Amino acid sequence: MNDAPQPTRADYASRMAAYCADGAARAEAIANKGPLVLDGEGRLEASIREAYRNRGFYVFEDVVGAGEIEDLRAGVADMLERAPAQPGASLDAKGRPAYGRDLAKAPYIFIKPLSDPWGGTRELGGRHPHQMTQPEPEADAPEQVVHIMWGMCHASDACLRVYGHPKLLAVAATINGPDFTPFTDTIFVKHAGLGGSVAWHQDGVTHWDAANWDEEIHGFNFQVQLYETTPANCLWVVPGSHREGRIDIKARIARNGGNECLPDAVPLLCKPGDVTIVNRQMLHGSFANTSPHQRISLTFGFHRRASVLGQAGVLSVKTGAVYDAARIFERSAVVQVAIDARARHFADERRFAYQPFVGREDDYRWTPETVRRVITDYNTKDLSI
Ligand SMILES: O=C(O)CCC(=O)C(=O)O
Repeated sequence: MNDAPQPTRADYASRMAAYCADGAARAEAIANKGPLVLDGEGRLEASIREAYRNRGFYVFEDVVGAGEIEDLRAGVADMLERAPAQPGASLDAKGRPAYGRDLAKAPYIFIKPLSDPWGGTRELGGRHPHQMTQPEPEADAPEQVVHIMWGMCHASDACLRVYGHPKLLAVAATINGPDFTPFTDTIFVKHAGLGGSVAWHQDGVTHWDAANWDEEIHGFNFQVQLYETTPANCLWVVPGSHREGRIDIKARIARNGGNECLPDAVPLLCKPGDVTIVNRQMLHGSFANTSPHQRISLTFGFHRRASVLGQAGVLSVKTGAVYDAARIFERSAVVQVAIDARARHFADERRFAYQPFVGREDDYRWTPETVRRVITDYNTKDLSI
């Protein structure tokens, strides 16, 4: 644990300023960003695919239009407003029944403002070995703030629709194959001046020692950015680290004099509507958000089917159930219903053809029946590896 005296919010912000500026310059020099371009066969354009393969991340610019971003912001704002007034409360701050009390998986994780809930703990398999600096919140800060929200596809129609985005799904098919599978989804909420950190970590769990290990075996996450991101509030990645295998993160920070500001990391700087892709094997993390700007990132990932089939639940999916073909099909059906929900809303857009459901589309239209059968509590069937 980090027992050093913790800085004030203002001290921390000024202490981070030079690192943030240097990181932004490093990110600009790498320039791993640009529009999401598909080739004539609907696959991610080869040079972008290569840039992602080499660096382990890419920022796709301007993928989600302004109108859709407005709908997503409204969906997320509604979820935030309907959160329990404090952890465990049955009512929200307006005295209404809090959202999600009937769901199998509680949608909200709260933390103390500016804290690091996982760093230096055994949580999530102990994959965050270093606890980040936890600046002191200001005197008028709330006791607890929402840090994470789960289950965006049953919480918000706009979020369900973005899950069926044809260009993002085309990227998933290019990288993970046409029978790609979903992973999970998480909304990271970094409130202005209050948001906590996510300590340095790599996401993958199951395949580090596999004989067929390779740099993309643990899949990737997208993040749809609802607001402009800045070095002070965004996700940072160490380019190329997805190729290193399992990293001794504690030793790496020790080699940096115990300083969590890793010298080779870069911030993922985005405009609203940009979408990042990050290899789950990357060394990545984010700092306490002492800035005056919030970040909200809709995070959802995809895997190769071969990486998932036959594995058992890890991370937040600890039921012990093996991911067999039926389980994979059931969870993948969320993608197909999302495709239909999207097609109804964006009539001019070409819908994505998801190979496992070709010929079965009529059973997975977006209807009250599929919302009950496929969407509600879908995240109890997540495919974490
Ligand atoms: O967005 C963040 O701050 C953390 C994201 C993250 O750790 C992840 O996507 O695995």
